[in-house]
Amino acid sequence: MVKHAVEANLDGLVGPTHNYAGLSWGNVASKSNVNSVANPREAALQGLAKMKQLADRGYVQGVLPPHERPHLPTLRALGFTGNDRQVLEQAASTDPSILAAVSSASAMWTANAATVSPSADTKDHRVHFTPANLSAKFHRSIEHRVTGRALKAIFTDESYFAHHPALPSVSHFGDEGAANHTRLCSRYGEPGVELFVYGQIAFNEQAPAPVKYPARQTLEASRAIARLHGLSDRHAVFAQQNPAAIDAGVFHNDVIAVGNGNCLFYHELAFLEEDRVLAELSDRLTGAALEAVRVSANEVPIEDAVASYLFNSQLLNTPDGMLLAVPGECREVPSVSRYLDQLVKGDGPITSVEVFDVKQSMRNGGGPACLRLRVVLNDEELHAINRGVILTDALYDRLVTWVNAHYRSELDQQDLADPMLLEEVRKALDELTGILGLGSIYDFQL
Ligand code: SUG
Repeated sequence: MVKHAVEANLDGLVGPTHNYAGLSWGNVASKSNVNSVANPREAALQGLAKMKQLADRGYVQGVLPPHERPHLPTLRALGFTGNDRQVLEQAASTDPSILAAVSSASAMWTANAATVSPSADTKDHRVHFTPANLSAKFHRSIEHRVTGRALKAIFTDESYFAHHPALPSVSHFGDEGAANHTRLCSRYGEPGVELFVYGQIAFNEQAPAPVKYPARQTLEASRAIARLHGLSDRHAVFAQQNPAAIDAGVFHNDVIAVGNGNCLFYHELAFLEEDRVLAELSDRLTGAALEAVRVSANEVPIEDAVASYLFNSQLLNTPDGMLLAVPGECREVPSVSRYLDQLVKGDGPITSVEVFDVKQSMRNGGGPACLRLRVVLNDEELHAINRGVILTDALYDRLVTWVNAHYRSELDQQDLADPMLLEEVRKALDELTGILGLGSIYDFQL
């Protein structure tokens, strides 16, 4: 019997060290905004406002906590010694790039936190989670342990939820989580088809690969996740991202495609073998016909897709169709704005567009879709989770007050060495785990 299920969205709460360090080669926004002064308070409030707007519309909205940054255990593992203040001083004076990397608030982009397979798709009928190793970027490779702890603290009941450790942290198994994974289905509670998109085949040097920018996800990683999650062949499709798209700045597939229900919204340059991918998806999707909404390069040149983050939108069910929740930048790029106007006038599955202001995150290459991790849950599973992270009006008010009390409104690269910042972060996060009812998840709490 098909169980009723919903898609919950867990957004990453932006951390108090949100800054622009230019850490992500291949991510155009991150590189172009390096050294700008960030406003962590505004960033966190923008993220919370997005969550609130969606919760108010009736979507199940949750919060994933930021990570402890700067991360002193990593600095110590790299040979910096002494008390916390001395460790920070040494790192800042001898290698500020390392200090910047261990200070990034990048865990906010929870589309990269993990890959999640709903119970309707898995062999043991549990929801499976694998935190992404994010091994392509040092600053992100230190996220998966705390991500795993946070997910276990929310999805605790092992009769419903299965947690795997991240894949081996080497380039052969580079895994970027749900940013390269989309699930199509007729209804959330029905078995679906999971589309895994990779940038490169690690064990075949002859296979197509980008030449300018790195491919962060490998086929080997995607296949390993499908095995771990117990997906049958019918439930998984593997597709190579077009290397030319990666070289144009599409460092994750969710910068050029998004799916929901039976709809795949994508740019014509997204996939290397577009026809095969569509044929396999159509063949394996049951209970509904695939609705492929293909955007041509004539309508939206790939550079405009990257500049606007059109595809890094959330695609959500509404009573009469689907809502595309786009970043504000989509209205600043003329080809994209025009495209959106004609999209909702047509008779396709996407029936409305709503604009969200997440500019602080966008300047590091993270749009609305980067900020959320989707977890499909049936009614029993939803009932079994730790409800402390679900956004209610009261939790929203509490988090806004918490942000206003603890976050700075300006942060630049020099500030990262300030020992007061570390103290502020730990105090704030200690309070936050209490607010969200997560117990101890940070190294400084263990
Ligand atoms: O991994 N930016 C992130 C953006 C992640 C976007 N996520 C998805 N597309 N799902 C990244 O490149 C920049 C940090 C800096 O430069 O300070 C950064 O990590």
